[in-house]
Amino acid sequence: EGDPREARFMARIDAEERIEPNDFMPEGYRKTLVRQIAQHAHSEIIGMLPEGNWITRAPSLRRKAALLAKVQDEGGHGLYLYCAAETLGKSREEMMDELVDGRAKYSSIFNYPTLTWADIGMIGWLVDGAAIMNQIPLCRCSFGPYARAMIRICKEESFHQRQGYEQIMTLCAGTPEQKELAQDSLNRWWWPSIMMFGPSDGDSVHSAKSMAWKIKRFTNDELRQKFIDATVPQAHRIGLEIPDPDLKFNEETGHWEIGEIDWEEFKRVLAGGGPCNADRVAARKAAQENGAWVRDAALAYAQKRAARESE
Ligand code: FAQ
Repeated sequence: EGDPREARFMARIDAEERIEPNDFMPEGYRKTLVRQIAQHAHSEIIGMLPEGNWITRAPSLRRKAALLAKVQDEGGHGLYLYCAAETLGKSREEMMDELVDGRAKYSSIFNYPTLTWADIGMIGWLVDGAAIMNQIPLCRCSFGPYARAMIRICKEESFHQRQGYEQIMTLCAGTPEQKELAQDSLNRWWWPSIMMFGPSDGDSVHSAKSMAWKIKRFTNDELRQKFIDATVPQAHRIGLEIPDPDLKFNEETGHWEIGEIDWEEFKRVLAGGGPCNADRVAARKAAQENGAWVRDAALAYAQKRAARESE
């Protein structure tokens, strides 16, 4: 009963073998990977916007150089990830079209605005911090091209996280106004960062399959808890307060326990109703349209060259 190739595929997964693009894979596995990798790529590309907003206003040359490099890194991550998705048979043009016409999902976190300079440090510390917590296990994902792309991405994200925390540490060691800027930013970014890990396990439709296929190695709630346990002490060390009156340390389990997550807000942002959803997609659409002449010129040049070489 069943396709014998599926049994062989599952045996390879169970034996921790990597699946490569030309290997047999069940349609569901392919679809899940295209979905996750494309969403991940879109997140990197849309994720350039909130930080890009502050490049011209960075407070020093050193901060500006680090921010420029970080935003370029995110662009690079998006490109490796689109390549990984392309190996599964989905074209980049199709993925781009889905992003600019609002059909594709990308991480909820990038629909929040960067109102102050402190938000740039906060994104590095919290958003890149959450990203690496989720992405380190993806280096062991069963699909080869995705797993390999994640290795370099994680090294870069880890640098981003450190530069973000260092920025917030600096603000916290500054004037009372600077410290207040950091606290205000943490108040706005804490809960959205917690939501980056996705719905709680009971509501996560894809987790069971993705865990069986070893695409995901931990559930959403497991990774969220690891992030909370790592981050709360970092906040306390620099004198910041987590905006959660119910936060408490459980001596028995050794874990920090948080209050209720506002899942209504999460759903609203996923449905397009976050503070910046429309702006983000519009900015991407404008970039796509304004860059059309570059793609046309590159294509015309490549065609001319190919024609000359075949003469
Ligand atoms: N936002 O059944 P599950 C970065 C969707 S880091 C929006 O649990 P799954 C670096 C989910 O897609 C951010 N949608 O799904 C950076 C699904 O919808 P669908 C990107 C979300 O896939 C830092 C539905 O809810 N990282 O970019 C979110 O098993 C700084 C049901 O959820 C990744 O993409 C959300 N937060 O688990 C860049 C990592 N959560 O497709 C710039 C790879 C869930 O059925 C600056 N992805 N949904 O319509 C993953 O690990 C997984 O896809 C999860 C979700 C964990 C995000």
